[in-house]
Amino acid sequence: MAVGKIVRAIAGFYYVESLESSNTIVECSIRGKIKLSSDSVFVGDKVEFLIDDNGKGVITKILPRNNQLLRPYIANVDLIVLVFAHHTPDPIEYLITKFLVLAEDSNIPYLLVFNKMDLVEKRKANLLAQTYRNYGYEVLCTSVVTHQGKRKLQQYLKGKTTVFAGPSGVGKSALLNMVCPGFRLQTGAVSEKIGRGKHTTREVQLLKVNTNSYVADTPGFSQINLDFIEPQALAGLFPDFEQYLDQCKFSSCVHQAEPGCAVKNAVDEGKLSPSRYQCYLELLDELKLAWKNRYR
Ligand SMILES: Nc1nc2c(ncn2[C@@H]2O[C@H](COP(=O)(O)OP(=O)(O)OP(=O)(O)O)[C@@H](O)[C@H]2O)c(=O)[nH]1
Ligand SMILES: [Mg+2]
Ligand SMILES: [Zn+2]
Repeated sequence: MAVGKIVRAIAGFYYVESLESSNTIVECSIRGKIKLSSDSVFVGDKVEFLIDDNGKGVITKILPRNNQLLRPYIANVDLIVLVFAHHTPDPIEYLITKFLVLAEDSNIPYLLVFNKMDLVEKRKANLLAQTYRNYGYEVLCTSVVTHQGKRKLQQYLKGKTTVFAGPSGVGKSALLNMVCPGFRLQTGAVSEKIGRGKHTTREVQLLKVNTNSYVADTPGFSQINLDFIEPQALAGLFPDFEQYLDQCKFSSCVHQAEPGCAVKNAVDEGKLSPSRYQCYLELLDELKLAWKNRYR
């Protein structure tokens, strides 16, 4: 009996890296009983497996998960790296906010990376980074061209299973190639991606950076569905709002138009960013509509 981690899943086969003798990857099938009893088997799952009489790997048990991401399907994630670009594509606050809310809701630690720093003036780049630091996020600026941030990013990945997520064309694959040149992941110009159409793959796989460190590259996406989040819970997913939430006059306050709202007051007093608050209101409307339609 051995213990390993599923690093890849294709057509009913699971590729399990043995945790005892690393660098050994065993192609495994799975016992029907487990297949039926567990919802699904995810890349990232820790499993018990054995080599059967025919020399084939068989997964016999899925060990308990610490957590799971549903987009992409991946288990036991230690860090989410949210990648955006300083330029091409431009950073859009509303989209960034949605990714940040999604990550905050997952309860998994996350890092915000602004890549392609070489494409903008340093002053402008620092301003963008500082804006998000002021909101309470951890931010790293990188460039695949100048290798800025390479060491720091490598530090973040040490000993963890990290998922890279973000819109298409921001440089997720390029960043992974920078921190681990052996990967040679395919990258492509933003315009080519659109031209090629089907550039994304549904397959998720864990790539090994070194012992105990894995990364998952994911296909870029920008349609983020946050409809599962209750409108009432949204403000709690904005770290900068947190200190005001218990000071509103009404405990049911969603910080929209209620009198005595501490969040709104903080915006008026210049303590919270107006554009940030606008993003909140826009997202709140989206969620309210989704919940109204659901329970009509
Ligand atoms: N100037 C500059 N270009 C970069 C940088 N990082 C990536 N690029 C370019 O941006 C384009 C997109 O990079 P990818 O790594 O393919 O982007 P991706 O996020 O993996 O995109 P998807 O796989 O579609 O989700 C490529 O042409 C890269 O060469 C950077 O730091 N600076
Ligand atoms: Mg990519
Ligand atoms: Zn309020």
